[in-house]
Amino acid sequence: MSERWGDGPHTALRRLLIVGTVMAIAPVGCAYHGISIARASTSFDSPESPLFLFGSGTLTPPNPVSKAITYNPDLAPIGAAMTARLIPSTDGSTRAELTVFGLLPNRGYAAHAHTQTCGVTADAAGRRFQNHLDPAATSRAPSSNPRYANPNNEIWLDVRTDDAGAGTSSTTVPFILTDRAPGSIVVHEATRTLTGPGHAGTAGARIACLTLAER
Ligand SMILES: [Cu+2]
Repeated sequence: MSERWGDGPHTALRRLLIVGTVMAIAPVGCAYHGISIARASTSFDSPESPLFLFGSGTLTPPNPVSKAITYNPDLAPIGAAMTARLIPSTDGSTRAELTVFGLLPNRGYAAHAHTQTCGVTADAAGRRFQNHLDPAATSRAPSSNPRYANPNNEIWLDVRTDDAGAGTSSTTVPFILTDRAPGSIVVHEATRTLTGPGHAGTAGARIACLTLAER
């Protein structure tokens, strides 16, 4: 009986110390992987407020100033329209939406957020945006490991068009954008994004691109 009373406070103190130590270490672990630190330690005076990204435009042939470009007018016709929004939520998630008009009817299109803005070449958009960066990925060998190349760590917006070539898609990812954010939404040739080991996240040639900007 006296032992239980005697051990109680020590056990409680030990638990407090362990919890305190884990909490002190946790932000360092997050920082090592990227940008989630703002979510773990949200405060009103945080310098890293979540980003709201927006893009909209009609597809033009490649040129240095266009915000919406087609690299394959047969699959993504000139004049087709794309609009995208990435909206942060107070619960630490981000909702992404893509709307398209004027693409081919009754067809799937794989689409993802990529790191850079659109450019004259399809490669300009860089690799797919990842919350936690795949350490094995390089510019020549993009991430294809399902552990990183998946719709919870990347932003996938695969869309299916109706009879008129219009479509909409949305997704909610469990992170917010702060110090790193995507620069574009890239539409690919494949009708949907692959998910298997060794090719997860891939979707064939890039056929169109929409530049995103902070709003
Ligand atoms: Cu992509």
